[in-house]
Amino acid sequence: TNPLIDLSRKTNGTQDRAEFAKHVADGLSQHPKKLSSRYFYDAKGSKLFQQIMDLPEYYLTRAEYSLMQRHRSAMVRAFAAGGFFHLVDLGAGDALKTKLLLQELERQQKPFDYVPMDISGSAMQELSKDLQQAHPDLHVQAVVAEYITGLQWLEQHLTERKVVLFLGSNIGNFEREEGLEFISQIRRHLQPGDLFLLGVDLTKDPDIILAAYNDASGVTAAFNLNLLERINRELGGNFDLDDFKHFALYDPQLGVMKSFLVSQCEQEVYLEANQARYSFAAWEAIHTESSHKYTLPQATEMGRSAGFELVTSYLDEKGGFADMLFKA
Ligand code: AVJ
Repeated sequence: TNPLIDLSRKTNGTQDRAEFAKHVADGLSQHPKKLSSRYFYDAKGSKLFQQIMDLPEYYLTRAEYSLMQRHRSAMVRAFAAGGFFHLVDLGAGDALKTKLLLQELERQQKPFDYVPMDISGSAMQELSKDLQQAHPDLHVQAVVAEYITGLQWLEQHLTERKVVLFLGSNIGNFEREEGLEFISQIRRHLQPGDLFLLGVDLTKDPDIILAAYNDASGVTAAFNLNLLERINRELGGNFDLDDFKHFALYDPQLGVMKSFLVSQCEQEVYLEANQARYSFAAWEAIHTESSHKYTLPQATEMGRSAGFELVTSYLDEKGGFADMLFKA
C-alpha cells in the first residue's frame, strides 16, 4: 500500500470556502432557489449518509451489495479476461461493495492492483489502512481527488488496462444530460478494451423510492438539513433549522426523486461570508438534490451515446438495481 496521492485543493481551505460562499450566494439569489447536493458531504454529512445506508427504507446499498454477492464470480472473470488490470473505484468511500470484488479477485488469483479515488481524504486514509490489514499482498494506490482530476491522473499515470467502477447510483445525482457528459468524460479517459461498471438504481414502485428518501426515523431529513448547518458553521450563516423542513417527492414520469428544504415562514437569513441577506417567502423551497432513476434501456442508451458498448447487466434478485458492464 502506497501513501495517498492528494490532488484535492483542501490545503487551500480559503479557496474552498470562497467557492462554497459563491455557490450559496448564487443559489439563494435565484428563483427557484437551489443548492447542490455536492455540499452534503462534510464530516457530519458523511456520517449521516452512513446511517442512511443502514435504514430499512434505503434499499439501494443492500440491493447493490447482494447483487455483487450474486454476480461477483462472473464479474471477476469478465474483468480479468484480458490479463492484468488497474481496478479504479470512483467515489470509493468505505468500499463496502468493492471489498466483495477484492475478495473474489484474490480467491480466483487474478492479477490486478486497486486504485480507490474519493474526495474525502479521511475516507481514503481509513480505507488504505483497512486494506493493508485485510489484504496485505494487495497493491493499493488511493487518490484523493474530485472525479475529473482523478480521471486525468489515471490517464497519465496508469499504463495497463483499466476497469473503472462507478457504483452506488452516484450517477443519479447528475441531471440526465450532465450524467451523459460525465460518462462521456470517463470514456474519453479510457482506451478501447477498457471496462466500465456503472451502478444504477432502476425505476420501480414509486412508493418504495419515495420512502427511501423520506424515512420514518428522519435521518434523511437531518442529512438534508445538515446543508444549512454546514452553511452556518463554515460561512457564518444564521439559519434557524427549526424554520425549515425536509420535503421529498418522486416524479414517476421523469423518474426523478427530488428533495427540498422548505422555509416554514417568511424570513431573512444573514451570511457573514458574503455580508449579505437572503429572503425567503413563507413556504418558499430550496431544491437540494435530485436522484435520477433509470430504466435498463435508458441507461444502455446513455452508455452507447457516451461511446461504450454494453457487455452485460447484472441485476439484484428483485430486479430493482443494476450494475451495467460497458466496454470502451
Ligand atoms: C449517494 C447519490 C447515491 O441519491 O440515493 C441518499 C444520496 N440522498 N439519500 C442517493 C442520498 C438522500 C444517494 N447517492
